[in-house]
Amino acid sequence: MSQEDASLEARLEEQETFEPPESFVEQANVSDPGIYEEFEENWPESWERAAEFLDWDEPYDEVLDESEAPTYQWFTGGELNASYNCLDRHVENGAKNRAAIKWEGELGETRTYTYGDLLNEVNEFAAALRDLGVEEDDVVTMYMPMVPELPIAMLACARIGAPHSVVFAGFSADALATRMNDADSEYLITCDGYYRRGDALDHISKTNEGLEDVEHETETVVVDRLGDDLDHSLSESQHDYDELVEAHAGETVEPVSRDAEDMLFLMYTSGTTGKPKGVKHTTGGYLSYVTWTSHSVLDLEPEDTYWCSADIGWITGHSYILYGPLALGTTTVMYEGTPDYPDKDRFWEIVEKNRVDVFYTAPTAIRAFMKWGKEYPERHDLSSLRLLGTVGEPINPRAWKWYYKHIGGEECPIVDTWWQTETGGHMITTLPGINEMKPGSAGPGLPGIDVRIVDGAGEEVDAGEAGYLTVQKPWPGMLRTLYRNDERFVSEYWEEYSDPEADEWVYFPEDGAKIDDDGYITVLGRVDDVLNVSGHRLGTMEIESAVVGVEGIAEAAVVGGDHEVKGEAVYVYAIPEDGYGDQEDELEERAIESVEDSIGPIARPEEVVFTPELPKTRSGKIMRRLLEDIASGNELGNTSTLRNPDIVDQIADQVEND
Ligand code: 6R9
Repeated sequence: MSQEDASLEARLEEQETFEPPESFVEQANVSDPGIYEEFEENWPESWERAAEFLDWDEPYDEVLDESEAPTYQWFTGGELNASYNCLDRHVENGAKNRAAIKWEGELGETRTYTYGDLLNEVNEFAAALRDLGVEEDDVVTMYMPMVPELPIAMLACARIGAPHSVVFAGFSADALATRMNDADSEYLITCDGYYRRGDALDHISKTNEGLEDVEHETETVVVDRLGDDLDHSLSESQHDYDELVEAHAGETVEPVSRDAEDMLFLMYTSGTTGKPKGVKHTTGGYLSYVTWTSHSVLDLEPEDTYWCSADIGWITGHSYILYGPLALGTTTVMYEGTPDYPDKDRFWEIVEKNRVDVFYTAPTAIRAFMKWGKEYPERHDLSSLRLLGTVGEPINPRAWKWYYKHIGGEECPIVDTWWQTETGGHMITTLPGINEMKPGSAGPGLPGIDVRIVDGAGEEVDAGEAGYLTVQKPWPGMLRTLYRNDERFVSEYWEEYSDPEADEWVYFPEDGAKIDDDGYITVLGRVDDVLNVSGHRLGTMEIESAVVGVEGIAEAAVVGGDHEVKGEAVYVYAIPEDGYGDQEDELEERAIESVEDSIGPIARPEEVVFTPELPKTRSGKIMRRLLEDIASGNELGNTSTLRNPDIVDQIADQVEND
């Protein structure tokens, strides 16, 4: 490193706040700080601003109906169609030839769909779905990797008013079956396979395995991604995607007018119990919210080329690869593969080639880039970038500064966006044309979003003190319920801090946080038994039940330990059953296999530690905090309140020796 470089690096290391560059502010979609006050004074009518981004078939009567709180209803009486808003209206407004999706295959092939092309294909597939028997309100499941047919299928469902439920392709066959059964979903769109680091992966066998456990008949559509690279046959209830589309070539389907409160999609996410939660999002509120935040936070314009490197199988992909950007008429980039194939500069090659204006990724990816070194981004011209974003987990200041310098060239603001599957869209972040940035702190709540940090009794804590994050007013993008489980919806999110008798409702996202004197919030992480591995939410209970399902394992505790790249990694502490003590290697292998089978490779344990006992309190609760400290290599606190304090040292010794 040259001397000049070293002193620049040192300056950056110390700098605590960063102003958005003037060149950015001048062109920003939102740059008037008065917007915060405007929302506050004019609440909830201020939310009309979000609804105005959409074309409504029928205008709404009321912005917010609180009569069924905490099941709030937004833009009631309004009618609209999401696929019309993402496609037809742009084509009608002269954007037929603008690129809607630019797809980059892992092996280097590319496909561009203009808004006109995308509308045609969505129409044809919507006609095919109708022909298969899909009716309004039928839940259609998608179990697909990052191929263009995934967003096409989602928009086709939206067009005919059939809610989609996308299951991440990396999830296991079991996970697919559980979700299809929970939603009584009789239609599945899947893929024969996909490429990972050049290898053809079989996905259809995993699909078929899952279908065996689905409790009802299913019509399945299979996209042929691998061609001759994978031989497979289709059963009678399985249809080839291309044949279906060809059979409906040139057909159009009138977009169905949906009530604002009609379900647009379901998305399953991990919770504290073993059973995943089906988060329900609606057509009017969700679409308004993601479009508004794509405009104000991601600063997207129709002329932009924008890339979010998430997978569409997660909420980030739903809101900010598909719905928000397309509702604004932007060009959205979709990449099929991994960041290090064929080499560790793949992302920067994609940015350079497509002249990407706005780039959105996860801290876990940034930590990997940092580890690989700045020479990879330096190989490419990244000057097209205007704004950077992160999502999914807290970003440490070092990674933030690396991203700022080596990707943004110190000229792009960074938005660190805190939000959840349940919130639908961004909640806490700076507005890039207004606020200064503080690395490590997401920023204030967005205009109209009333976030407060409270203690266990619900009282606001002082600046600098750790507490619980709460949201004290509803917002249009919020989940409406957990599918077919209104009770759990209330108990999961609204019980902790609300006062039902006074009809006062407080949303609890189950994250810890602190706030500074300027109202900037630093999110500290989950306070429930949910892990955040590489930005993905995994329930410890789901993993534990997979581990104790293994013959020879009596009891297990799953915790998260610090990990340089993943942020958090899965650690399993397990007690072998009597007589299995000498088979630890086989047990470990089987435990790992069982976790991969019941959830997927993303939940693969970093390590399985066998121990004769787990550390427990006198009342018999497993002391997870201690196990977390052992896994992270932290100093261990006081263990004297344990029923079995000696076991802690034993386990710690064992982990060190492994
Ligand atoms: C969008 C998404 C939600 C959980 C959330 C929190 C963590 C997300 C964050 C963040 C700190 C950020 N999280 N963004 N923590 N800073 N900018 O990730 O949704 O998969 O439902 O996860 O992720 O713990 O509660 P989801």
